[in-house]
Amino acid sequence: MARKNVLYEGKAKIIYEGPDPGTHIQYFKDDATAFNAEKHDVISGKGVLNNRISAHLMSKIEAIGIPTHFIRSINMREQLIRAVEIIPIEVVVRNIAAGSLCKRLGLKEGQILPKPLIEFYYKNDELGDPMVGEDHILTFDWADPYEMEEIINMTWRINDYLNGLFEGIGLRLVDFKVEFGRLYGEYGEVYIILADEISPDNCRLWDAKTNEKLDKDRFRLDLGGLVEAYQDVAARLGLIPKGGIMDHGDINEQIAAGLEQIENEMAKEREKRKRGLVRTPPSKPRKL
Ligand code: ADP
Ligand code: AIR
Ligand code: ASP
Repeated sequence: MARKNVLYEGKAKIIYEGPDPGTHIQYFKDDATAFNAEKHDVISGKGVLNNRISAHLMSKIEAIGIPTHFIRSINMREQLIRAVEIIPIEVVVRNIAAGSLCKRLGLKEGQILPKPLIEFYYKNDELGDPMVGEDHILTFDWADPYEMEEIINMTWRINDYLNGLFEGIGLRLVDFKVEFGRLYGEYGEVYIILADEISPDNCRLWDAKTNEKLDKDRFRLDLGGLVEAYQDVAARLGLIPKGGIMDHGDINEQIAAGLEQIENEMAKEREKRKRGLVRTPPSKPRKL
């Protein structure tokens, strides 16, 4: 395969030039970082699991009518995405108190918030992604009021949808972070779409019965068992076999290689539907 052009290498992913104009390839690394990369490790299997989980959740979110950057899975670590101009804001939704909210306001971890909370952080590693208000975003023109309205509406819908989805598999969605980007249309019009990833790297997920942490807090808090936790999430979502994809600390290539097929089938179905090739079947079987 031809060598791909690296456009950007981040802490957990690499963005390559895509095969067609307007596309990128998103590669999921095994690197885990926390506290603005102060803490770093390489955890075998994490990239494969996040690629799989994010592809699935993005497809599901697209299916409820929220546009996303996900086009299709390429292989166990890569997905084809729409290239966007990233809006430099991390949008965080919290349903239950945890992490920096507890530190900042002295709340007890696990407290259910009176209502879900939305927060914004300015995406800037040098400054440690400081928390900002909507007025900062508008004043410094990181996004305009129309874009903010869309971002906030989409974020609430994503929260509602993901809460239900995770509840159905015995998980509590404590909080999560999303990023949005601008896609420029043929006539210069701008579309706001969901970008980056949705995975246990940027969601806090607790087991509904035991409150066991099944997300990146296992790494942040030195709890160990990160890959086992991510495999548990992927298995509950029906994305990997119950036995997992690891073999003595390494990825079982044979199992991992076939994982992307399902999402691509879903993507193909959606395309067909858009072109009117798949009709909803009649509610009653027709008499022949
Ligand atoms: P970081 O930049 O925080 O280290 P990552 O390692 O996850 O994060 O790198 C992925 C980068 O790619 C992020 O900066 C993210 O904003 C950016 N990105 C995500 N989706 C897209 C997209 N569709 N188009 C362009 N850039 C994207
Ligand atoms: N997050 C924020 N910046 C990077 C990430 N991954 C996510 C965390 C957590 C939520 O945003 O994974 O799910 C809130 O993080 P915190 O640290 O502000 O409590
Ligand atoms: N990913 C960010 C970092 O590396 C923040 C975090 O997830 O804690 O520092």
